[in-house]
Amino acid sequence: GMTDKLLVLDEKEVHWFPRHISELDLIANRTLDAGTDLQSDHPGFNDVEYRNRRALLAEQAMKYRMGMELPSTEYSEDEVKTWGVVWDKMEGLLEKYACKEYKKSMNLMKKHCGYSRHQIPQLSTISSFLQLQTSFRLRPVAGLISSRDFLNGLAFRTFFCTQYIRHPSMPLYTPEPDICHELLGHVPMFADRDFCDFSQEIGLASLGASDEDILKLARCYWHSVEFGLCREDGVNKAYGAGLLSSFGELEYACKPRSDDEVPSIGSDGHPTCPQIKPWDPNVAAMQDFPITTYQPVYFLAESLQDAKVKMRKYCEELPRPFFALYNAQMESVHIDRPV
Ligand code: H4B
Repeated sequence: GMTDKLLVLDEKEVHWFPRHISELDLIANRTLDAGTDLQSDHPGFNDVEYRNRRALLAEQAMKYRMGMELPSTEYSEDEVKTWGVVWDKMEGLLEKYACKEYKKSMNLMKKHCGYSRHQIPQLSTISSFLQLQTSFRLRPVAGLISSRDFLNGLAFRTFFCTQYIRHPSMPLYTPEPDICHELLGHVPMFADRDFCDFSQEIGLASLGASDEDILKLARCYWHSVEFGLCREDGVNKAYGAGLLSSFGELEYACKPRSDDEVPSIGSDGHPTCPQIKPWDPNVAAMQDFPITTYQPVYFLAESLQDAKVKMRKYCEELPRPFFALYNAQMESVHIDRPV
């Protein structure tokens, strides 16, 4: 299809990319195999009812097109129960370890978006609120999509958001993004301007980028939007969604320790503490990471603004035969030369 084509510029090949926000329709449904088919080690693999529920929500997400009202979902009592378990486990930890921007936004979400332990808020409510606040929006997605497609969405201030919930047998574990991770981890951060600009910066750099640069940007995304730490009055706080939605890892990453403590292997076979490096996209871009265990390395920014400024500089230096600028009014990307 046309989205797999390469454009040629200065004898360099440039990967196709969306120019208008409506063209996200062309990439939103390209879920990876692992994104919709549960793997044999998934907690819900043998649960027919769970699999049917997942299939229904995937189908609903796939039907979405730009301009439609976001699909609402009636969650079952069991699903709300799982949400409540995660909520109760996270609430106290977030108070202690989440960055100030997150806590401020979380209060807004409680006030305006129906955030509470008793119900799972609807994407439409959240997306309308975010659009007023930061002009970021949510768009439903059936499951995992490629790094390129996912990052391209951020260029249009759009976050691809899952709606299904993790399996009830393991409420504190999910091998993939789910509604708890999206709504408790990501969404409050998207009510912060600096953070939105930071995310869009990575997105704009991903448009037409080489596969090699996509990999670098995906690593930067992972070490910031998913697992980033920032300094606050001399203390390490979390702004990454993977931490903000993870009972266990949030405390592991943020708990106070002496400056000279170095990681060693504890009696349980796991490192006693992570390694913390100053946020530098040049370093983060080369740092591999595991996806099913705690991170061995976290990157610490001075502030969200510091994270953004360094990311912008890094993106400006990536080799690309054009500049991509976002025109918010047109909801489209403008290129400084014909591609
Ligand atoms: N796809 C979906 N649906 N949700 C996500 O959070 C991500 C995704 N994360 N694809 C992406 C990949 C990141 O892990 C980076 C950009 O690779």
